[in-house]
Amino acid sequence: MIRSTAANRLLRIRRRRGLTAMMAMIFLSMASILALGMYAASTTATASARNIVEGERARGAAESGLRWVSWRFTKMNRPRTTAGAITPAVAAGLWPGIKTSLTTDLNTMLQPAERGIVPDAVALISKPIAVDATSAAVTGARFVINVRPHPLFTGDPLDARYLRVTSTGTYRTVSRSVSMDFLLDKKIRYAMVGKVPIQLGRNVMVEGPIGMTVPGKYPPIYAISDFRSLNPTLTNRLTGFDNFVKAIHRGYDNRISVNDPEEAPLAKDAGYTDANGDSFIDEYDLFLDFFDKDKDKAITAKEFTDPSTGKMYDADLFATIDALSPPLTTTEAQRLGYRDGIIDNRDAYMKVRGQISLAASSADWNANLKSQNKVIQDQLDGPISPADGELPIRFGVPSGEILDVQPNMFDTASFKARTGPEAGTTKTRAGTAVEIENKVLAPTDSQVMRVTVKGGTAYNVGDYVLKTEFDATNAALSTAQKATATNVTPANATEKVPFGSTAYQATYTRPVFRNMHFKNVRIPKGMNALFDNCTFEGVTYVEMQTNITTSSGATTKDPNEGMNWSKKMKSGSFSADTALTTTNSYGYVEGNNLRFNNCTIKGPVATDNPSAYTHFTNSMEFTGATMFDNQADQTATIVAPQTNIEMGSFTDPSKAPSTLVGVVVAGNIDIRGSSKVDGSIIVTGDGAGSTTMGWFGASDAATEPTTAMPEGGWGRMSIVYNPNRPLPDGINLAIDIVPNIDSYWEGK
Ligand SMILES: [Ca+2]
Ligand SMILES: [Ca+2]
Ligand SMILES: [Ca+2]
Repeated sequence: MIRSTAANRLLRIRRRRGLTAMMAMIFLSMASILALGMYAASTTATASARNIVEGERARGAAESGLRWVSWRFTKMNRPRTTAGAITPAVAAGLWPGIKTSLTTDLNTMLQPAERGIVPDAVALISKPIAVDATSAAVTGARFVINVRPHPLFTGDPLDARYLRVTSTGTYRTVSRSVSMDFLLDKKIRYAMVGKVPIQLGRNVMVEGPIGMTVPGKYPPIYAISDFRSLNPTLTNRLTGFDNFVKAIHRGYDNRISVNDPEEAPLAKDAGYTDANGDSFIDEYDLFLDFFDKDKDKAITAKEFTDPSTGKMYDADLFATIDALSPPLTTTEAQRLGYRDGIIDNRDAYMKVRGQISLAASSADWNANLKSQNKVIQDQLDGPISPADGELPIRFGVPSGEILDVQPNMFDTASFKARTGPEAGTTKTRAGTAVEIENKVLAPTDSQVMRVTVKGGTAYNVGDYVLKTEFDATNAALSTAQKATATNVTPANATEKVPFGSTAYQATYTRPVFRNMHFKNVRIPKGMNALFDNCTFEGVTYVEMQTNITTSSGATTKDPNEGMNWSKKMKSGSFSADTALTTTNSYGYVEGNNLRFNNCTIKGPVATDNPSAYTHFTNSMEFTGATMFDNQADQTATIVAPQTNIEMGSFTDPSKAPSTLVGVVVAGNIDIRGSSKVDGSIIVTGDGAGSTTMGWFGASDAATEPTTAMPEGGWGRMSIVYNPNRPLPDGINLAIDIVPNIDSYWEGK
């Protein structure tokens, strides 16, 4: 039973993740091996059989060609586009670029006769390409590739997003063709990818691939166990298991297969069992074994409740596991066991369910740890399970093969155009809260009056009204008709950044916008405001100086120079305790360090794209019970390619339940609290120390959360890659050319 639920789950995940190029290639190579095997088995056949044999050899050549082109599609320099969705029109525009890329690729063939293409008005047609060196002779096995965009005929159900690839194999005088359709697609394909070391804290679970594209930064990924500190006995068992895995396990996935002929007997001798019956022994088995009192392979809420306090040992942990693998579309049915109040195999706990690709090599990482007398496994806890047939962790991967994240890949102009006067008529409204729409905010927009006498105005007593609007309204009225009001503008705030961190970088004096509703507003550089209990609808755009310069005035991309730029003073000298203002700081005037406290943000937040990551100058913090509930644009929640983002509380990580849909692009991002990512996190700023998901103590710098569980719990986070979400416009990314193996077809 358990096997079959696990298998069902795998099938479901496979369906969800789609048919990858890897699977298609496995399929194709199997077909090819079959063909070659049949050829080998048939070499002594009769004359009529020889025709069959030659046909099979020709078909084998054709399949080799299809497999070869599929591989070339992944390796060649594919065209880029800033379009988020590949529509038929976008695809049609990409075809000439694909043709050029493939031609360039074919020009690199070793055999001169195989280089270049056969001229054709519609299709790209290769020269005959020999399957192997011995078949270079005219009668040997060879293939010709024909690539042609759909539609192929009037009424073709497929449009220009699809390419028909036909490979014709020839052996002696016999030819066979095979065809397959390929889809032009554009996806990030990572739950998290970036240029900064990744830290996965307590109750942080990732579903989807992870990539870290910069070598020489350690640890490239750091993951801590979700099951420690629940109970001293369990913690001791986990420590014992970690040491056992370190001693005997090959690889870094922290899972011992019960089918491994060397490791399984050792695990058995050491007393470790596959408690949940999924054929692997990992931390979850120890966790299950400890709390599953009635041994039904499930942990109920009651089994996970401390009888002495009546509270769960860790309600966040329980809820996160129970909510793994959520439906990723509005029409997808919930999986069995989803949020049913029981933890069992249907929830299929993994710390990371997806492949981890790292630019660092395992040797370099281990060498880096040697002086601390540690190894990689000391920094990577919890089970890691990639998709079928993949390695759990790939080391030493070139950044271009992961995702070459560059800040200049991101153009946020399309977001900017949806804010300020470009989005519509600028409006302000008085009422129970001040509303501001389609406006470039000014510091004076934080000044609010509360009406005490309405006079000849349309205001009601008690209304909140923007001071500039109130003054203008009154100016047009006679003395007897004038309204009166109390100025309720909040005092400026002076606070350390990051807010609540014991490792703060600077001090800011901020105008405070309180209890206001914004829609499609643009926040100009130098604002450095605190938004308290405000609502943001539509798009919110944050402006910054984009030209970050060195002391000699040269434009820089260097984050260290970005830090120097941030600290540049007009008067006095910089210190983390000196309150920065318009008067004393250049970084204050040119940048934008914002804090959003107890705000509700109902649409994407995007920023300008400065040339360098500046650490604190360009920064956005989302604190208190700030919630992201993006109703306006499901492609992106944050697009801030060179901005530092801090989300959640340093002192109370259970606050601020947010769902971040679509892409989250940041120079660097730390997320605490109770958040869900339904899309992809992309981190561009290689100047940041690390990108921290979940609780890592009040300084955030610690890699070992030795502090006790804070009041209210550790918080929790689930990061789920969602392949169904289209990307926003403005990310200049190469397209993918993805085989659809269901379209495989033999014959002309
Ligand atoms: Ca197991
Ligand atoms: Ca049980
Ligand atoms: Ca469940």
